Amino acid sequence: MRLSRYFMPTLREAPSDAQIVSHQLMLRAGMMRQEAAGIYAWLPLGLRVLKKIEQIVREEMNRAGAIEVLMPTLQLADLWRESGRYDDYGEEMLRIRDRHERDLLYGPTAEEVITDIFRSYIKSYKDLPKNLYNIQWKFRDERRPRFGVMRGREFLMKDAYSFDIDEAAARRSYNRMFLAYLNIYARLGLSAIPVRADPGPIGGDMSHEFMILADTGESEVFADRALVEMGAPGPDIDWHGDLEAEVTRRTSLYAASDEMHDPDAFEAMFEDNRMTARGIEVGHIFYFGEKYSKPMGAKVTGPDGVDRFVQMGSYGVGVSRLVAAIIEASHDETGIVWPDSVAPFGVAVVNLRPGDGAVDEVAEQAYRALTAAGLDPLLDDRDDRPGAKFAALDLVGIPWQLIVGPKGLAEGVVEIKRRATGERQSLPLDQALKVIAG
Ligand code: 5CA
Repeated sequence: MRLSRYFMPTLREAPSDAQIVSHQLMLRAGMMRQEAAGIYAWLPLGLRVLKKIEQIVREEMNRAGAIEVLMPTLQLADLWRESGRYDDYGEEMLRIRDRHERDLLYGPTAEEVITDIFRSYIKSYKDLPKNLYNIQWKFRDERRPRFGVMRGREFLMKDAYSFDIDEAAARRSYNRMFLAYLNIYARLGLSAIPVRADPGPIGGDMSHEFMILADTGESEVFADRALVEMGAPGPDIDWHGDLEAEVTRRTSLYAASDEMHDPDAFEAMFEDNRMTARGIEVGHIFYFGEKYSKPMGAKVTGPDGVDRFVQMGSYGVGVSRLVAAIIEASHDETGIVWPDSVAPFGVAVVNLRPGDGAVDEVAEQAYRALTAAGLDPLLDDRDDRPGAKFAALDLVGIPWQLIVGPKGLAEGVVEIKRRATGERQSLPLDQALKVIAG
């Protein structure tokens, strides 16, 4: 992408109502724009990051055996009347009436829709287990939308739903998601800890929230430090084998959100291990058995020929919230520091003197080589002061800068700069390209 033809409206100052650093930086970097309270338009740079996060979530869900579908944003109120949640959900639900006077709603979650799909097609234990997910916009008419996309009203969620014949099988499905989530966050450059959680309006009796530790988090977290150091299981575990030990290794350590906190158990821990911190909830998983399958009549025939209600769980990842959470976890005084895995562009080629034939030629050559290597380069070919260019590229957080200027070229070198460390090296172009390509 050539910056001279791109749309990256960076701002020198953040609007004064942006209270937390991720909100300020997303506005200054021109990633998104508020259209109404809690409702955002995604501008090109923000959209690139959002899509990269979405793709990582998708790959890890697929690896764990889940299957992607796409459900509508608008749902029939009648389905929610069947489950009994239509009246319970309250003012957070955006209710809509169509021209035929039918009651619709903008889905805040999709347990009812997926249960309706499941019951229409799946009738036998032989078709289980199944885990169906989608990555779709949700709407919750939050009382206090705030902190930009961190707590929006319209937000992008990955929601998965598991269906099993009995509780033991449902637990295996839960375990797969539990571990897949840790891998997702690790690929996003985040260290997430799973904490015991209150299931809230989704319901059920087993639930974990995944928390990114950050001072601006809305939740209080109490945990054993060892959990933070334990890290993710990695992609190579046996996804269809027994994952219980791998999960128990983590759930046996103390970790709870404030609603589930047990001060006595926490105080009984070795003092050095006790950690109290603020957390951003970037995922939430639930096991709720027959809560939806029973009122909605989603039954399967077991091996004994007897019908039973299918055992369900649901698993959410806050995809749009993650954009902000990653920035909270990774920024400095000059701007965002994207992990390579989600950076909007892998590298920026900075042409320090557009219009100078030799500089233009080397910058173009670098841009072509980086494109061919699949590194998604941005070519800064704008006619602007070098200082202004560097400030903008530092602000938007591109992981590498490859700087081409007349002075360096006279000595046969270009300069490369790593955004995260500020480290600089002067090298001939071919070597510089090798360093960036890793
Ligand atoms: N049906 C279940 C799981 S699929 C569910 O809705 N769970 S949830 O309510 O916990 O939401 C899942 C995730 O969506 C949360 O962990 C959070 O990361 C994200 N999320 C929830 N509300 C918002 C919001 N208002 N703005 C941005 N992200 C949100």
